[in-house]
Amino acid sequence: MSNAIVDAVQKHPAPEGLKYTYGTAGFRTKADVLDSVLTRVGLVAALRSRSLKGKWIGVMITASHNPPEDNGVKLVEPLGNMLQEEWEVLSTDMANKANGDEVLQYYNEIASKYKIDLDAPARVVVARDTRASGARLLGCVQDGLKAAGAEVKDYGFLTTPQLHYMVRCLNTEGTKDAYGTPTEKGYYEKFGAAFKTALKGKKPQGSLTVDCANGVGGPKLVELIKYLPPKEEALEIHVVNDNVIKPESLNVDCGADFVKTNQRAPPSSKTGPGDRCCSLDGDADRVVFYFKDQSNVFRLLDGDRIATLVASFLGDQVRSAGLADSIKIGVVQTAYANGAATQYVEQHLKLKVDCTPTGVKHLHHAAEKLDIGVYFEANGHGTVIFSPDTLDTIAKYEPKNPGQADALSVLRACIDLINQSVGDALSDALLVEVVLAHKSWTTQEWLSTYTDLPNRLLKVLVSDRTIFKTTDAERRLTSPEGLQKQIDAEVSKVRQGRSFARASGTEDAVRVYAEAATKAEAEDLARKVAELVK
Ligand code: NG1
Ligand code: ZN
Repeated sequence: MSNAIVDAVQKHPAPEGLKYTYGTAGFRTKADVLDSVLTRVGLVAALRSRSLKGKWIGVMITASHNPPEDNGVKLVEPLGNMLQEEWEVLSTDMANKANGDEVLQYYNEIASKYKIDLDAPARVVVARDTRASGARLLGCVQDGLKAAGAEVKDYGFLTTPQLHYMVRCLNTEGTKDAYGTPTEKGYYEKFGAAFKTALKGKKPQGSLTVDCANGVGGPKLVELIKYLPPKEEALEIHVVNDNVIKPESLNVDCGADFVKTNQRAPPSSKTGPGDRCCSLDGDADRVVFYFKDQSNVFRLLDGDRIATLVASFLGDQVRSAGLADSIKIGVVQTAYANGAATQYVEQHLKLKVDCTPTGVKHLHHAAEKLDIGVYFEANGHGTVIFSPDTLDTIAKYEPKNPGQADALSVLRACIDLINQSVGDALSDALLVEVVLAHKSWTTQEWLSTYTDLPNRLLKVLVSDRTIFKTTDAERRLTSPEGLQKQIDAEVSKVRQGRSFARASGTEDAVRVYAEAATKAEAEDLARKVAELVK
C-alpha cells in the first residue's frame, strides 16, 4: 500500500506556493489547482472510514454556487453530517504536504495517533456536480482511494443533499434507524411519497417555476417530478435553467445566489405578477422563493422566510396533534438573519431563537439540541431536524380524536419529506409547497407575515482578513482593537440599526452586513462600516 500511496500522490503533484484550507465548504478554489488536493482527500476519506470501522464516508465534488471554473470537495460523515472539526484540520494538513513521502508519513501518523487499523475496511461514496472539471477531479480522488485500498461506490452525478442521503442510507441499512434505499430511485420514491401524504389531498395554488442554476438540480428535479402525484391533482412544476450540457452556464445570471445577492429574478425569467418561483444553487442544497407583486416589484422569500413559515406550520401541527406539552420547537439562525425575522419568531410565534456562527455545521449542531430544530441561513441553506426522542414520541403517540389523527399524519409525512441529513433544496421546496397548500396562502400572504428591515451586504477586500476576530456568534469584533467601538458608534446613529463585520470563510474578503429602519439608513450604515473595515 505504501508504494501505491507515494505513486498516486506523485501522479498529481501539488502546485508550488499554494496553501489550501478545509473551510466551511470544504476545499474550494479554481478547479485547475485542485488535483493534488483531491488525491489527498481520497486518502483522508479512507482513513476516516477505517477510524469508524468501515462506515461509509461521502466525498462530494462541487463548488456549489461558485463560478463554473471553480470546483471543490467536501467530506460527509456517516449520518450525512459535515466532517468533524478535528478531521478538517487533518485534511488541511494533508492537503498541504509537499510530496509522496511526506503524505505517506502523515498518513501513517494519523493512523497511529487515532489507533486506526490500516487493514480494516474503508468504504467511500463519491459523487459530483455537473462542472466540466468534475470528471478529472473524480479520477484524482479515485487514485487516492485506490492507493489506500478503499471500497468505492461512485454515484456519478448527484446533488449534494442526495449524496448525504446515500451516505446515511448506506450506514443505517438494516437497522432500526434505516433512512431509506441508497439509490437515486429510493430517494425519489421516499420524497415523492412523503410529498403526496403530507399534502393530504390539498392542491397547491397555481404552479411553481424552478430555476435550477443550470446545475445538477435540473436533471434531478426532472426525475423527481416523475415520482410526484400528477400535476392535475397536486403541483405543476416548470423547470427552467436546467441546461447541464453547457457547463459554462452554471450559476451564470441565475440560481439562488444570484437571486439573493442581486435581489432580483434571473434576467431570463418570463414569469408574470403573482407567479411563484424558486431558485436552486449549483448543487441544489440552497433554495430561495420569490415573485413579482401586482406592481411588478420583485419580492424575495429567503431562508429566513422559509424558516418562519415552516416553524409556524410545524408548531400548528404539533399543537393540533395534542403534543405541544412534550415537543418544543426552536429556530436557529445566523447573524445574517433579518432582525424582523428574529423578532417575528420570538414575539409572534413565541419560539426560541438561537444564533450561531456562519456555516451549516454550527446551525446543525445547535438544532440537534432541540426537540424540533428549524435552521436556515438567510441564503436558503437549511433543514429541520427532529431529535430521536421526538421521533419516538411522534411515532408512538395515539391520537385522541380525528383532528389529532390528521395533524399527526401530516407531521409524520413531514418528517419523511424533510431531508434529515442536510439542507436539501428539492425537499425544502416541496415542504414549502405543502405548507402553502395547507395554509391556502399565496406568496403575497406569506410575505405579509412581517416586513423585512432594509439591509445591505457588502464585500470588502482587505490586505489581511485573518486579523478580523469575532465573538458572540460573529456579531462583535474583538480584533482589530477599537474597531467594534467605532462600529457601535455608527450603529447608534440610525434607527433600528444593526451591523457587523466578519471575515468570510469561503472568500478572501470581509463581509459587512447592515440593517436599519430605512433603505437609505441601511445603505449608509453599511458604507460607513465598510470604510472603517478597510
Ligand atoms: P462566508 O463566505 O463565510 O460568508 C458563505 C455564506 C454562508 C455559507 C457558506 C458556505 C453568506 C453571508 N455567507 O460563507 O452562509 O453558506 O458560504 O457555502 O451568505
Ligand atoms: Zn450549495
